[in-house]
Amino acid sequence: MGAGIEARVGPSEIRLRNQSLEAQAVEPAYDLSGAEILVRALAEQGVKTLFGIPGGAVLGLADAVGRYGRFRWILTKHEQGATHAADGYARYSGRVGVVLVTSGPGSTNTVTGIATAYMDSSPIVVLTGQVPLPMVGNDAFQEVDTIGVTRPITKHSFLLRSPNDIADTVRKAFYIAGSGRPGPVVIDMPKDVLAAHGDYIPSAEIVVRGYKPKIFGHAHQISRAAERINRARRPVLYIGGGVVASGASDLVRRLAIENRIPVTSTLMGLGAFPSDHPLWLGMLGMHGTWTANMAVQTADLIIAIGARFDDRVTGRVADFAPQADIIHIDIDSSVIGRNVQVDIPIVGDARHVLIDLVPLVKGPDTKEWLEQIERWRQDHPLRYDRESQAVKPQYVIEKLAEVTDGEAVIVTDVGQHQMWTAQFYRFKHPRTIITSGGLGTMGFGLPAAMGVAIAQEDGAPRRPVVAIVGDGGFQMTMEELITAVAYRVPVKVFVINNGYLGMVRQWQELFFGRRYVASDLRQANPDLARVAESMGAMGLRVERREEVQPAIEKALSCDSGPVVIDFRVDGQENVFPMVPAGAALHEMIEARPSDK
Ligand SMILES: Cc1ncc(C[n+]2csc(CCOP(=O)(O)OP(=O)(O)O)c2C)c(N)n1
Repeated sequence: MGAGIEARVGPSEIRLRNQSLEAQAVEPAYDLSGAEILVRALAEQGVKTLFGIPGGAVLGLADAVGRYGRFRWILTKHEQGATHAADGYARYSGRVGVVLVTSGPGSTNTVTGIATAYMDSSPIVVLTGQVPLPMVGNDAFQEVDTIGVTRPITKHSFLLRSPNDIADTVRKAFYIAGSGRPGPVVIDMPKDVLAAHGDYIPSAEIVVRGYKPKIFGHAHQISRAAERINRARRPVLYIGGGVVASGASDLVRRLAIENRIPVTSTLMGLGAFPSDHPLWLGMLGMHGTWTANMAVQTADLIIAIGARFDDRVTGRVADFAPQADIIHIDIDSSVIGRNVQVDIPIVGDARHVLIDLVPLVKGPDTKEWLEQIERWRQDHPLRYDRESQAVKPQYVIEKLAEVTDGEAVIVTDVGQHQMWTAQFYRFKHPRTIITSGGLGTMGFGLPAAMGVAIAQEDGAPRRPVVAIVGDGGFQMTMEELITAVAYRVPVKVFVINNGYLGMVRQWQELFFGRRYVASDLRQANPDLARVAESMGAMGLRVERREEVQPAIEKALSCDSGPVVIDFRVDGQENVFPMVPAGAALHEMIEARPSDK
């Protein structure tokens, strides 16, 4: 047995054990194993929690983590769950989430989670075990080319080659993950490198050659943008996840409110502007509001901030915002001009660009424009059958918004329930919707919600955490309920149980002659309340409208562990408005064609 940290430290270091991890990590330490160096480097970054599952290639590292004793290791049931949990942790707290898994299948199981984080610019560091360096490339047991597999879905990846490189690599990985446009970074850790010995030297500064995110916008472009805004008559602010990531929500609010510019957002931008404000148009795009979509199609100026003109947002690109000039502010120069033609590009961090831009904007005259918008809003509100005795999914979400007064963190899965949540929950604060926007990953909701709740235990602001999931997506990662029970994580899981892969059923109804191929879940749907109970969670079932509110209240008042509510909702309900694939935003369908 090699000596561990315990055996190597002198009396002064033992005293340091009672101080914070960061304080320990500023002391140099010599002749440690690679695993011990890695643990110190993580401590130096202020890491408190790791998500993952150990295995042969990382047993030495797991042991070093255990001996160090200061990290909380959340042992999930599947590596996908660990990765989504770290992602939820990162999105909510703004800190880097950390995943630790073994080689081979451990690392391939993280791939969906990494791709999800990549598409939504979420900062995570994924530590993957690897076979010993001399065996790499030999099809060794549990070997996979993790760097190769994950290269297209990471911001950067590292292969450790020597214990003396470890501390610096960890510093670079955290810096790259969390700076500029955030994203996932993989560190692949061959077993022999973790076992070999080297020194831990605390960091003086981090130098990453060739990597320099552009923070400040070009002054001339900013003044051109201000002039253009001042001349606008029908401007629309179109905001995305970049506003949330850069902490620019307060500046967006100022820009909008002081200058009376209406605001729409992507799914990822929800919460960056309060949805109870009169300038709020609702989300735009495929399931956006009538008002938001028509405003964009009629606008003479679009001010896009931290948003990338995703095809779910633009509809048919050739007809997107046909009358508008476009100002596009984004930290990632590669997204500017990629999908739509931009008149004034500004590369920079949204917050810093707005600090420079907002003082230059002098209230354009938008009186008539706002009157027009108000008429759309009156004539085309979001609708559903409010009198129905069936449990309507929209009703569940409206009630949740009412009971929580828009103050909960809502984590969604993917499908119809995700869109109803975007439409009917009243988001008030940035980082209060956590959802897989870019990749659209079913199975994201529950584990990500767990990560959000754990981030709160690590110091992020306390709010109730509600995962809203479909019965299809819930069944993809519901094993993580066991993890939530094990760590008494108080997540509330609202299953919008319609007995279908609902979003697929909706498309089949509207565009495939009601031929429901492989979308009906009803023949073998389990009793989800009993599933929850069998895992040790509280399980509730709601079948009638009048049970909705009491069940929500009961779930929210329980904070000792997870609660699942199985809402048996109307299985035929669809999400409207809807812009069909290939149509322009103004060609949206407002209600089920047969209902008209
Ligand atoms: C991992 C994964 N597989 C398949 C899909 C395609 N897909 C998108 S929505 C959807 C149906 C979701 O059904 P459910 O989870 O029950 O939610 P609902 O739409 O009924 O609210 C499917 C299969 C996906 N987005 N992710």
